Amino acid sequence: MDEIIKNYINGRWVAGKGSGTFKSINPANQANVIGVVTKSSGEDIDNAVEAARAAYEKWRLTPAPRRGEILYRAAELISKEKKRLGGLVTQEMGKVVAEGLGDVQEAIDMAYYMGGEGRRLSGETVPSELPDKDAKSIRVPIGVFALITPWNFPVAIPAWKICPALVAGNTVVFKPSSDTPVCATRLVEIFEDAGVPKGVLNLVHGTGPDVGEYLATHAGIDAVSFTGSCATGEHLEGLCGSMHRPISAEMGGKNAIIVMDDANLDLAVEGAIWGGFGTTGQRCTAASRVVVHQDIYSRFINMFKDAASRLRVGNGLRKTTDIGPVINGAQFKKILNYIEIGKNDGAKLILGGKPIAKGECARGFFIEPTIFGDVEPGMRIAQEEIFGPVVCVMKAKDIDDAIRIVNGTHYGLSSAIYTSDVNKSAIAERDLDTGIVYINASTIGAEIQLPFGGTKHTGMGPGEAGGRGGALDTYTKWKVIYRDFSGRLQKARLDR
Ligand code: UN1
Repeated sequence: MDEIIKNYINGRWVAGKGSGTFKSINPANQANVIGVVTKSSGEDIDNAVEAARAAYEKWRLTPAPRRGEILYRAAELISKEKKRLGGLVTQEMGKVVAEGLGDVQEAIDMAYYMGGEGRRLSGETVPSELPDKDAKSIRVPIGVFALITPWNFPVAIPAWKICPALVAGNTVVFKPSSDTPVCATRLVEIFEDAGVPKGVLNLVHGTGPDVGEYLATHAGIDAVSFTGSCATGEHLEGLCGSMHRPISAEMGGKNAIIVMDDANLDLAVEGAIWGGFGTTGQRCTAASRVVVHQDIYSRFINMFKDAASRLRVGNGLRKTTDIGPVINGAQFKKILNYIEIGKNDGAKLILGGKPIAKGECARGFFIEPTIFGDVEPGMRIAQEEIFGPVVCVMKAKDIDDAIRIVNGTHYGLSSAIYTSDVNKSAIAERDLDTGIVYINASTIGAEIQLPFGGTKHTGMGPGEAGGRGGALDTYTKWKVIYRDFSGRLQKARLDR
């Protein structure tokens, strides 16, 4: 067995003091162990936080353009390793290789984009109401960040957080998902090679309950950025709220595509396939609902079923595979359980619904692409995030009815409408209560230069990605400076 995957604390790769190790398993083949990983104890986390605190004083004073240059170097190193890292994403997480490469590309894009922020990070300079006085706002780092990331984008989402946190002058303790620790470790090695000083970026391995919560509530942490399940995120929000600790939480979605009667149906079907079954439905932006105008409902269902039945499920490393496995045994059971719930609640199973255990799928967590029709908006499968290859199709009377259905969940991440009517697209843009709205495109594929986040229970805080109004607002706080060079006491408002 290869070397144990270690923690990275204060510039050194060290074994954790937790008892034993855990394995990272290939979800396409459980016999394939991707890595054996150290477990962290409280003491390891204490050490990581202490290292990040110590490094903060120097890092925050390092000129931001210099911090940005390190991100550029990281972007170049990730680019050089794109193929290998993309393959590792597929092996450790299961998504097909083109998507593994896309995951890595998103990290490259983010590193370049945030590298550029090193020369911006701009605030405002405004006139003062008094003579011989100036006034401005500047962005300052928040301090030591706990970053907790999921397994579905094992390279991109860590990069979404690490890059803006570092360019803004924060230091970091990073706890990746225990399902994808090897990708995370490789990413941290690259940041090390790019020249991130010791203590600025620390990595601790372990599970959420063992390590994540201890880290997020640690006395030495100033702020938390979490992406993952709603249950965990809301639990952390509660804990952080009671500690007066800022948390940015990016959680679930129950995203929907509206297909109007005037839509280009071929395009809409393609979008529903890509949004619903891409990444095996394991994106927080996945299109797990499709709301179809009643006049074209039957046609849509037939076309959608036909297209989905042609999807090839298998090992994502094979070029011909469209859909890989789901991440682990727990998710596998959860998804199959939702399929049972859908059937019991009276939804019509149009396609799939079963695990696949034949041939190369025998040792992995594979589920057939599954479509439910005649789904009622209130059914559990139409309300709760399934995070698997299951799509619910619903009927709507008109645009208003469709928007009401889409908005009728307690999530609000991403939504889409297919229509050729510009007026309907404008109504959708205005009234869909989601953080991201796509017109004539699927619910997935957000670009990193704009904010990523949602309404309602999807998230809290300014969110990820983007600059102003997005990640920079998560990873900095504002400081306002008034400078009086009049040489006398001037009293704002009183001094005229
Ligand atoms: C996620 O859905 O978990 O918008 C992240 C997208 C990707 C990121 C998705 N850029 O589909």
